[in-house]
Amino acid sequence: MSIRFSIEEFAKLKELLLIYEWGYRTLLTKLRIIHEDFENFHEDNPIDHIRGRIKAPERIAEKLQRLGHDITAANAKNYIFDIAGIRIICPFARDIYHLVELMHSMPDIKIQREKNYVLNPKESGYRSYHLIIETPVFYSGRTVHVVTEVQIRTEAMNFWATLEHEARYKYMSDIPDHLSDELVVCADKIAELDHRMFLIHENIMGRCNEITAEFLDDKNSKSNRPYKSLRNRELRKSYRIARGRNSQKSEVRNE
Ligand code: 0O2
Repeated sequence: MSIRFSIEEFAKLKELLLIYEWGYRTLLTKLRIIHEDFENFHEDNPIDHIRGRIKAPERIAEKLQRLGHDITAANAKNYIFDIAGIRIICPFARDIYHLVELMHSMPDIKIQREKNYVLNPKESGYRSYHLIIETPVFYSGRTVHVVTEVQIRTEAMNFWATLEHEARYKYMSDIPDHLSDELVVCADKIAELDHRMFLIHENIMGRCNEITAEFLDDKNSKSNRPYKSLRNRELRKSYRIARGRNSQKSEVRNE
């Protein structure tokens, strides 16, 4: 039987969800402006596409139960940070860090907390950058700060997360070992693929030559193990690249 809010709590939740809707639409608009800015006025666009959603009441109730809280609107507000959610899909992992930096420089929002599951993947293999963002919304003569979870990931990371989410749902979070092991292997391969595609892109753009050859000729490519340190080293490098596009050429070439 599905878990539900009582009639009284559901009425309170409906009001709450409307306010979340205003906050997340405000943030979505700001992010879409950034997307269109890059589309029109810059060489590379760190955003492929953006999606958003308000979590369905049944999913909120399920999550509250999973977290061990009573099914109330107040608990939803206090304990669930992804009631409003925005997902940004980037062409490359490097773009994730570029966007994070951009979001840190946006004057009218506040980043409450962030988690880098790209550099520190979850045990499941999950990779994504999470930001909990407060967006001010003015209504009825007052300002409230609406919380939205922004997940930033590549298309490949999204492909993986969607499939794993499906498995999680089907097996009620108890994914059989053989599947969860395979998912971890795939997550590692996806991270490597993301990186290699990035290098090819940089090569096409004339921004790096040697490094692409180095990795495409990598004799260890049949083993997963060496990728761990390689990936982290490269992601750290990508992060430094994101810190200053102007220094990008020299950083890539000099390392
Ligand atoms: P749905 O259906 O995706 O909306 P926290 O635990 O709060 O400190 P975290 O990890 O940011 O930190 O929060 P949480 O609540 O564990 O996860 C928030 C959302 O991130 C999840 O929402 C997923 O969308 C995504 N996510 C986190 N971990 C995983 C994972 O291992 N696999 C996949 N596929 N997605 C993950 P929900 O609640 O699952 O709902």
